[in-house]
Amino acid sequence: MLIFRQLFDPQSSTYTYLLGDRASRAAVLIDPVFEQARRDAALVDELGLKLTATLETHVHADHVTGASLLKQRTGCKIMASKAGGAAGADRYLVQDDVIGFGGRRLMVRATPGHTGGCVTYVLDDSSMAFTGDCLLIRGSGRTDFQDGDPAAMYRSVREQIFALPDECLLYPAHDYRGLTVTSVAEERRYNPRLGGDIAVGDFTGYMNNLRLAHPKLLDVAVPANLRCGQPDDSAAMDPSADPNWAHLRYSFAGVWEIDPHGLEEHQGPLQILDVREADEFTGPLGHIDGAVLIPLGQLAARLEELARGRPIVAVCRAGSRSAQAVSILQQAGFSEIANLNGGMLRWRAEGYPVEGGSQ
Ligand SMILES: N[C@@H](CCC(=O)N[C@@H](CS)C(=O)NCC(=O)O)C(=O)O
Ligand SMILES: [Fe+2]
Repeated sequence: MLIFRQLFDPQSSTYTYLLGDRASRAAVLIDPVFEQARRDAALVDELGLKLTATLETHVHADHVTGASLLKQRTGCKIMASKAGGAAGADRYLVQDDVIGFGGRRLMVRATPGHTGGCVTYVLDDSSMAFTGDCLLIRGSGRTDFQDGDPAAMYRSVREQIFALPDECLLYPAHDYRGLTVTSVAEERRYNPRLGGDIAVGDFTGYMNNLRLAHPKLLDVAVPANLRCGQPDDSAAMDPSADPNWAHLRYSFAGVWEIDPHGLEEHQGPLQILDVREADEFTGPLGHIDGAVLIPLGQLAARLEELARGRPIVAVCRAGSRSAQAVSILQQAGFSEIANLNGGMLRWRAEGYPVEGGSQ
């Protein structure tokens, strides 16, 4: 059984794919994005997966890969095509290479055209393929830089991708209209650049007249991706870029969280902000010693009651209203804030002390 997630980076319209083996929990990420590395690591964690590798479909021109950051966070291997020429990968891939993750495998097909080193990853049962920027949904990647070559792309699509079974689902590295998936049969029939009876000369003529502006990040992205996304200034690699005032975890929902244990252990100045209603604060669940009560609905108007220099942990009954409080505080410019995971319910269930409340 496969665990599968399609993730999106809105800045660059890039899709990242998480594939995991349900039995062994081994997982790979195809085309992670630098700015989303924390999000992707959180999802891997929440799904109980172990990231074994990041896979690049090509040296991207429009965003920086998250490969190096994910390797740093998780210890995974970086894999990229040999023909792509990027330094710093742990494994270089060529045609017909097999990448195992637990009981599942991805097969490598060389599909040059968008860049000289583009590859497509095909799942073991040919039910899905990840085409990078070779075949896009009813489109194709551009062919005007990085050894781009329309005739090579035509061959890649016709001989490698269209040779897959009709029902094979195709997942591209980008879509600029919000489309998410297609299939071999559909693209063979309806792709306006490469489908039907279109010949190589038709495609070359089409591509050589696209006249697209260069990607905005081209000059930053290509050199960084030729190092597999390793930032060139060491400050950016510093793990202290993550908040370090307590042992926090970033959730896939996008909130920094602290566990009851982490809060109990915390030494040093701290404000506990309880955002429940007054009757809940004094009700059966009780409250944490020293907590300040500001009900969520009043928080935006009462921010001056909170000290700016001390970290804040937001608390509510189950952890949802307090997550909203974290977001309100973030927008108001507070920086050291975390949500108490599970709220008072988890705090009490784990046996931590409360003021008031019933036994
Ligand atoms: N406006 C985008 C352009 C992105 C772009 O050129 N994307 C490449 C893939 S790396 C492509 O092939 N685009 C096809 C298209 O825009 O039709 C940017 O500045 O990043
Ligand atoms: Fe690309």
